[in-house]
Amino acid sequence: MNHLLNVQLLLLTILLQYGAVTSQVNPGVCRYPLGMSGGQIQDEDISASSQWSESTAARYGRLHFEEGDGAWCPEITVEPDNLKEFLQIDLRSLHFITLVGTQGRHAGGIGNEFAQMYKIKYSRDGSRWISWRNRQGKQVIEANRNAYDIVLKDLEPPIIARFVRFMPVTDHSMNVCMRVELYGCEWLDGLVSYNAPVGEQMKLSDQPVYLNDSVYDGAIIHSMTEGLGQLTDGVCGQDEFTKSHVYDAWSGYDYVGWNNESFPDGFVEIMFEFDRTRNFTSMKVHCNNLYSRHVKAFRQVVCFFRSDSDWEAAPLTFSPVMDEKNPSARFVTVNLANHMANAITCQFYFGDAWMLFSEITFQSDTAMYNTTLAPPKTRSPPNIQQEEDPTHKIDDSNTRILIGCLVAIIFILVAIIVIILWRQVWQKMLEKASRRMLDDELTASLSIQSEPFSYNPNPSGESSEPESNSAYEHIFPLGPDYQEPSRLISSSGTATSKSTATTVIQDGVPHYAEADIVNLQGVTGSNTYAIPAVTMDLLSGKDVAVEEFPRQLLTFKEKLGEGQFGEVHLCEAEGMQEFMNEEFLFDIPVDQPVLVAVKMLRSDANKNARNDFLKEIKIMSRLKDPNIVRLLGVCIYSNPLCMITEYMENGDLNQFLSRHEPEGQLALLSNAATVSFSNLCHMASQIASGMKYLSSLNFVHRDLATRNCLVGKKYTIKIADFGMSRNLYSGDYYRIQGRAVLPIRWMSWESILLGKFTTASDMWAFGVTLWEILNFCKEQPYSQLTDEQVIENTGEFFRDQKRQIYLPQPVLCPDSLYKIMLSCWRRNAKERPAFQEIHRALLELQP
Ligand code: DJQ
Repeated sequence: MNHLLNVQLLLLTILLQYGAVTSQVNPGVCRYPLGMSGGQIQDEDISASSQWSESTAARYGRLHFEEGDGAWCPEITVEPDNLKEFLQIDLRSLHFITLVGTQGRHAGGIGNEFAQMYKIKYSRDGSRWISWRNRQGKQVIEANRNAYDIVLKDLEPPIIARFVRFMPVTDHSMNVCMRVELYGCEWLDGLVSYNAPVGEQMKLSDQPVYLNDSVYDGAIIHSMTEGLGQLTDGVCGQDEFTKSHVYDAWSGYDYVGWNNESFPDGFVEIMFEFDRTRNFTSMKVHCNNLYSRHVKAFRQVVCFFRSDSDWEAAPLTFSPVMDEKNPSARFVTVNLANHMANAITCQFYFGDAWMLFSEITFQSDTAMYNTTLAPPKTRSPPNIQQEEDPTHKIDDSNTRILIGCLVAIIFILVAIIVIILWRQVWQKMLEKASRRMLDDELTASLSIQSEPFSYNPNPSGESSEPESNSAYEHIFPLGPDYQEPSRLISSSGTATSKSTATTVIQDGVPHYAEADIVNLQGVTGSNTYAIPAVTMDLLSGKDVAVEEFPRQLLTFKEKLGEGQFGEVHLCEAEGMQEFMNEEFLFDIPVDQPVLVAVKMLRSDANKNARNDFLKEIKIMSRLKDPNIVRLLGVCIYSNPLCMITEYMENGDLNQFLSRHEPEGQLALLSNAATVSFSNLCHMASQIASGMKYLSSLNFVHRDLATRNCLVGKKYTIKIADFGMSRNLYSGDYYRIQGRAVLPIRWMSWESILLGKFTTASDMWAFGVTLWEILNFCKEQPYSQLTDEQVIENTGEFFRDQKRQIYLPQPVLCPDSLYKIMLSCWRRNAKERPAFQEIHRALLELQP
């Protein structure tokens, strides 16, 4: 995109520059900052009449700059009638200046000095200073009203100068500070002054036409000397010389004109002086040609050249073809045949009663903006070139500007079209990607943690390797936390490596989250887990950090759940106390049987299911946190393989909250069981704490939800992971083509669209879990939206055009808590809070 714009800008500048070569200066375009704020103007070129202190010296008078004490400030208070103070800028060469900007001093709130008004003085040679005046003759420029805002003022007429002074003006005595910028472009004509007879007044029957040079900045006594004015202001006159584009101008404003009766010799002589000796290629004179009013371009011009201090003997003569057919004003180009000169005097011979000029420009070799862009040098005789036919007026600067503008507009339109198309393609790609994401056999583990070493989840070698989805690689650059949306990590062709035996795998659909467990190894990056997977002897038990429990001490009580490869039973265990550490031992009578949950692998399970069960044991045995399901013991020396955890009598948090009500009138009346807000917070903070632990291991859960939390006595919580196939919760998982199953309502946008699973996406799910808790699990997240609409909403989260729908604030939920939820759903994963912070915040929330 940027490239496109750059190319455009380049073309635009080339175009405008080319235009500028022929018309020299275009005041509409010549508005570049000249280097106060940009730093191109050196400190030593900024000076002042005085300074209040070293830290408010002239060099601090740069617009936008905050350095020093924040601006230039003169030494003494500026008095209304004493204009002594000035800030001076030396531009090092002549510049055409069209705009000025000023700003005061605020110095981050400490200062409050600014110039309400100022005057401008300028000089081309550093000795003769000219006061700028507007067309009405007014010198004072209204400026700043506060210390902060930049005030820009167009200089009309523009000035041609090397030195510029800003002179603050006040109506009462006050401290003044200024920061300034000049805008314009280099004055490549090199013209320092023209001396000409004063323009005259034409008396038309209906109105007087003033053909004087009203903005001439030199001396005007009998003739105009040592100044520049309307002939160099960049504004060409119209065909009808009585009219002007300039607002508020009087009749004849654009032109300087002479009547032949005042010139007995038959010509008007103008002397042009330049900054240095230049090699002149041409002179262009913009002439009016309204022959019906006796105005015509000059009939002949005779030019004399002065190099050093001597005038060349042989003048150059040129007679343009007189045009009595076309009344348009035009540039007449005089080929100056590479004469070297620092001054030129030209005698313009009348072609009719009146001769009216609006612009005179000079092209000299040193003046070319860019030699490669300069128009080819003409080989025609050293005189003639007149653009007579208006349709071929390539020299007309207005036409060039127009063409430039048109081309620019076309480029901009093309760019807009490209942007629109590009965005559409991008959106399509995204949609496709998300589709594919969902469609593909992206199931169980959408991702393999990118960690120092990788672990083959399929040590048996019978299963498919995790495979990256190349479409994603093309569309999305793989960031550091990108996790390959791998294909199903299945242990065999027949079925999956389901290890959570409680889950009923109805149609062999694997649950993506279980691969986490499989992949926990290496997630912490610590070597304790770095066991070469393929050679790992799963049966040796040496990697399992949990002891073998004598299975004969388990007594079956009832079934808690069922899965494809096994079941979870409630059992009584004798002598379990030895296997528990202190935290479990409160209020358990010694030598009394304890209730435990036992996950068992069915004896007919195949080898892969068996391996996966052992792997789950291995991983679970490393997770040691009060808020995570904890292995108390295992039975792996004989079949059926078992793992044992403590019994959580209140089942999963979703069902638990569903059968409770918030404390209050309604609950009192209906005699329903209640949970206080404080206990809700207590449970939420335990989930945060468990997640804090998991995130410290870089363990990404990927299916955090109330349905995956167990509730024990006194609102204690342990995070589990049942898998997705419990019938009760099948509606929480989105099923694509009967294959991949994703808890989309809990998933971050980047997990759904980019296959990125991180602690930050767990944080998103935590926000949704909080929302469930505050709603007492009475409503599914986004219950009004279909699964497809939820995925569309995910696209809105991605696009971030304020069209995404957030879960609403639950009735019970205080603003502070809702703020926490919203922070979990920030688009930028990096901006989401850490579990550590959330845990602390929730502890503080509890009354
Ligand atoms: C993680 C798991 C326990 C099997 C139902 C009612 C109950 C158990 C990511 C880490 C955090 N934590 O757990 N991964 C995987 N496991 C489980 C379960 C919950 N399950 C499913 C139940 C269930 C109890 C207990 N009291 N009441 O069926 N796991 C492992 C488990 C089950 C039994 C023994 C050992 C482990 O989600």
